[in-house]
Amino acid sequence: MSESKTVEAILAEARGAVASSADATEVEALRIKYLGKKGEITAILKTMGSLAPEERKELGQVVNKAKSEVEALIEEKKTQIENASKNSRLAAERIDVTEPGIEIPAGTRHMITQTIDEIVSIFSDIGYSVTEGPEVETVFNNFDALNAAPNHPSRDMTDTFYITDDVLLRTQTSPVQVRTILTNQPPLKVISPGRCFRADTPDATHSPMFHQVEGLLVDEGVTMADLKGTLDLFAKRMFGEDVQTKFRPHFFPFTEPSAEMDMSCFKCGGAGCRVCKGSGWIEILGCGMVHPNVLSVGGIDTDKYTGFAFGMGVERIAMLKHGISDIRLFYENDIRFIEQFY
Ligand code: 2NL
Repeated sequence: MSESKTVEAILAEARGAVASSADATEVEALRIKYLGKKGEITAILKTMGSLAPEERKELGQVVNKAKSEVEALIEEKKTQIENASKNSRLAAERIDVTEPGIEIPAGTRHMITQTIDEIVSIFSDIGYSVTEGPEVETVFNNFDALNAAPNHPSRDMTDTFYITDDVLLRTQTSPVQVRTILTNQPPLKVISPGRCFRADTPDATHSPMFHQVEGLLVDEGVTMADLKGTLDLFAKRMFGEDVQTKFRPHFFPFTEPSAEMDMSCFKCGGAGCRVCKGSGWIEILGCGMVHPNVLSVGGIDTDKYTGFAFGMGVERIAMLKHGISDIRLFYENDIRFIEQFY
């Protein structure tokens, strides 16, 4: 029978077309081609009204069977294509939870900040308060109040950054202690870390901007022995319990007597090496008993009270502690340097 052969031909063609279709659009086009309103199988069903009853029954079975098969094939294909795309997404989004993580670069405190924090924490432990002050200071707070003679060389234009005749960039953090003396009565026990400025030409050990930590203690009956004990404790905490300290006489306008403190070389233990330049000793700070003229500035009774003060260069301490040979490394922000002090 010619009609049923056509159905078989359509069915054969549809099987092949559905099998070789590759995406949802193609499958939908095939559905329309065979099963849509004007589809090939639909067209045959429409012609059946004009057939004799037996013929209609026979052909009806064949066409309906073909229709069901094509519908089933198309559904199956659609599901297949959907699953394939789901699987490829799953594959693309697959996460191997056993892989090592990606290291995220983390910032750190600057080497100078780390060193300041370490110094400050040692003094905090023994009861010092931290005080800070402005980097732009008066000549009075920076020099006059500190008993610096009117012709003292540190006042020179070539050593100090002046903003006006009376205003400058502080050359040390002492003006912060001066502010404490001017506004407080003893007992005073403060430490002042901060940035300082001197008109120095940069080299391995000089920078026009650098950092200092200064300390000041004023109370009744304070002696040089208290100063020595305090600074010896500091040196041991900072550089190791084996370190020995000694005072060498020195001069500062703001202290009398004044001293520089050396510590035994933490590298060679005093035998002499490259770090201590063969001497066995390393200079780490300056100190002394606060000059009565300085205490008087704040109206402190110098018959009743005495005090000591000290100052240290933060860069120098950090360079010694970590074997850094050039102060400029602190300010260059070279990641190869910074990374070593995480
Ligand atoms: C050094 C020496 C020093 C002070 C700083 C000071 C402060 C006041 C009164 C008396 Cl308000 N003295 N400060 C004292 C002795 C030494 O620093 O070589 N620094 C790097």
